[in-house]
Amino acid sequence: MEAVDPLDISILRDLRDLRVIVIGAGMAGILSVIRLREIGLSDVTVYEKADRLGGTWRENRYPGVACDVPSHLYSYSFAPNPEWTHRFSPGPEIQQYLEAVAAEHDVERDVVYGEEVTDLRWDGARWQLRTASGLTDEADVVIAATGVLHHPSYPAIDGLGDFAGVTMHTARWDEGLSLAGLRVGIIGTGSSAVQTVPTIVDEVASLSLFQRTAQWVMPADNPAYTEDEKAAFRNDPGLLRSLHDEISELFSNGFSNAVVDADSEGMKLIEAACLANLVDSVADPDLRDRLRPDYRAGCKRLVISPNFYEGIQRPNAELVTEAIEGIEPGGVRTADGRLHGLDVLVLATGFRVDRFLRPIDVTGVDGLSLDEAWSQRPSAYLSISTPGFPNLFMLNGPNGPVGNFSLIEVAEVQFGYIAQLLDLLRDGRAGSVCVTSAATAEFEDERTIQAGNTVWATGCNSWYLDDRGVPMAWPWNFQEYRNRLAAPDLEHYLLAD
Ligand code: N01
Repeated sequence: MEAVDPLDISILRDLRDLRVIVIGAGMAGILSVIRLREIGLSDVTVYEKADRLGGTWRENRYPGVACDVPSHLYSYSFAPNPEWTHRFSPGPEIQQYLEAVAAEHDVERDVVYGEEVTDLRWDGARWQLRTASGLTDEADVVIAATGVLHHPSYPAIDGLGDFAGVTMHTARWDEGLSLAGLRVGIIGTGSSAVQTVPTIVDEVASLSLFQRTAQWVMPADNPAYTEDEKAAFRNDPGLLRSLHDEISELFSNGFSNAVVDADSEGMKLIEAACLANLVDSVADPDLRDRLRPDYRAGCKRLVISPNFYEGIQRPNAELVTEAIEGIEPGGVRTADGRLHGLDVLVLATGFRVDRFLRPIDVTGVDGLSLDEAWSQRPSAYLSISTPGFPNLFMLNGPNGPVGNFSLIEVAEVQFGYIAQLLDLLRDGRAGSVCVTSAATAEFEDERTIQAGNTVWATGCNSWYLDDRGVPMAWPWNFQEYRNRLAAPDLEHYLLAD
């Protein structure tokens, strides 16, 4: 590719009307369509493999599913919602919110459902796309809004396929199945399990929670908003805005400063709150011991729950800490030889977090495949772009802020940055824009060193860690993310005709 001087205004041409393909109609895909139209780009097509928008909130339908980021923060900045019912509103309400925002902006007129993108190929000027059904399309720019926690992770446990009852992953919940009176086992103790346990425990005959690793649980009240509060939000958009900003500030300057500095005062406060929650909430000393993690709070993604401890102490609930030996037609066999008889086995075993836009077969410059580019591990400059893949931008790509943050807020920051790169393409300063290998390598080195200071690197196993044990999440605070994404440094990009 021939390099061009971004400051040479003699090369300015008329504004190009770019064609943009967005992959995925979840939270970030909806955002993309709305923002692209705002900046004057209306030749947009979203390919969505499912038959409905909503992404993670369409897929995660397990009992108790909710967002543990306060709802007024987990909202688009341009679509504040006075009607949120709770501080942490349930998943179906979030799905309704996304559908309402999409309807208000007529997003669906640009969405093609039931088309799974399988191939993306850069032909030197544009992206050529193919779907599973054989449909083809092309675009100047591709925005991958494919989500982070998307591909369920199934545990490698002997006999998993032999279970005679119903087996389901939390992200593949069978809503038609009544659990009333059934013996239910749940494998895993992450956020999904912790939300499911208290929600189903009173309905089921027995609940066995198979814990491999104990979790710290941060207490959090989840009060409902009163009708008066909602009316006040409705009547005074300024009030809603300041509530959003207040919570955002708390997360950006409170929580994010704490987790990226393992020795911070904020981290000590979080640890003290989790310990007090365990001690105050769990009466039986043996159960308390078994629920007490042997690593620091916040090392794994913090689990937030108002009622998990209450749920696991119900008389029909059992915390099983013996290792799982295997699964048999009748239930789960643990290492002590005991068979835990079950009718339903729930896999709350999380997600494959190294996929991003894969399994799409992506081929960039000179035939480079994304699998080759990421053969060691996924990485991206500022979580947005990867060398060798011009005009391809990711929302919530590798190494971004994925912790207990509003991914909506993160995606909005990312989109603001991408929009500035799109300007280069529109006003003719470049035909394609691609981050350089040097900028990406330098960023990766800096990020890897900084990751060592975070609480995620203090000695536990978690989905934050890459194959080297290095936390893959953004290791600075959120304000730093905002600062770095305020404007692209064009020296880090190759602009070609
Ligand atoms: O999954 P996880 P999740 N044998 O990966 C266990 C988001 N989320 O679905 O800790 C036995 O956290 C594993 O054990 P261990 C949020 O970002 C958000 O709960 O590895 N156990 C662990 O306990 C969250 O972090 C909300 O020893 C096995 C569990 O399975 C992310 O999704 C709600 C095992 C997996 O925990 C993932 O959460 C829900 C095996 N072979 C989820 N394999 C919000 O509220 C795995 N485990 C926003």
